[in-house]
Amino acid sequence: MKNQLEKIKKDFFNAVTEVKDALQLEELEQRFFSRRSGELTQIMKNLKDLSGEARQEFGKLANEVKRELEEVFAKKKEEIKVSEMGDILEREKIDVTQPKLPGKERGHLHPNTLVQNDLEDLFTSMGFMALDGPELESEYYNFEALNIPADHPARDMQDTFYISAQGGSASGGKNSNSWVMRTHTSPMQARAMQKYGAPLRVVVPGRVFRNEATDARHEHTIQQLEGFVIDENINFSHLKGVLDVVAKHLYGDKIEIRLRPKFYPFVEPGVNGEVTCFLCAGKGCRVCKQSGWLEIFGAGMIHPNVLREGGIDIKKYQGFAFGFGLDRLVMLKYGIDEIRILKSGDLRFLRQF
Ligand code: FA5
Repeated sequence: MKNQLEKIKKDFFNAVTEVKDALQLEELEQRFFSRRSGELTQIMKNLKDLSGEARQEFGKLANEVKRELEEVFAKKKEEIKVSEMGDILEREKIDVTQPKLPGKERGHLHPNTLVQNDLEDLFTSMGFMALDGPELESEYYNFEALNIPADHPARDMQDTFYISAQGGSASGGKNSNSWVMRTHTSPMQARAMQKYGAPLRVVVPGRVFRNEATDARHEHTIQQLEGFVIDENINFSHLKGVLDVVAKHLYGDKIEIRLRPKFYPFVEPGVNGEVTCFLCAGKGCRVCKQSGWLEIFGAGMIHPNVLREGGIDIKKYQGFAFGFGLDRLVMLKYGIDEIRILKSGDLRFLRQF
């Protein structure tokens, strides 16, 4: 038994010097210390077959050998751990001084998204909630709920892409069975009123679609940012105040806004809002059609018919609404003189932001 112990010790020391990684360490552990078949474990088990004195003598020796091997094993385990950690660190090392790899250009936000995010932050800081609405909208919400009945000439103000559906659909609202690519974000007025009631402060950013002969300031697919407030004692000066905050936030304190009466069936009174043309500083150019002003929004006091359609008590509540052309805001902010470049996907343009 003494010889056996000597041999195990010798084999163990030979084997341990060969161990280079965690897998080999595990194999070593299995070979010598495994509970069922470990070489050292077997010796320990055999002790019980020895007579009293011999058991004492070899028991002591076996325990000393066991302790010694376990100590060496623990040291080796620590060594392997440290060296593998070093390997990991080496593999995962990041050279922060390395120049950018060619062809690995990262994307970034589109200027429209930058301005939209900025305005959402501004409005939520003033207690507005930001809502999304459907781009494929029912005629009911896009027109009828906004005081534009079927066959009314006001529909011509915003021609779009009509989609014919089979049969009616309740979700389109009020027995609607025809759908349009929404022409503006205003359909969310009635939707929000019906869902949340009054009082209400909402902004709705989103894409809208028009059948448009495009030019430097007109696109067929644009983004708008709708906003409306419904509460008690709301009047036109509240609307002017909010518009002023937005304009100054985007363009600084010197910006001038011009409001002029404009007919929108869903507001009364209605206005369009213009700012000094950024390109010609008001002198007149192709972007502002020689007028010196650029139209950036429509606005007004919400028409009682729209409030009624939204289920609002018009004796108690009034409201104002506005709709910014987000693309125009972006053009003004960054001095872009051609709206069609915004959605062109031209990287020479996009890389500038
Ligand atoms: C509307 O769309 C109304 N829904 C706005 C509104 C909301 C009025 C609430 C009253 C109350 P309008 O068609 O004027 O209005 O469009 C609003 C803004 O969107 C315009 O001032 C303009 O900045 C932008 N816009 C409209 N059509 C285009 C287009 N084809 N290309 C670029 N910008 C456009």
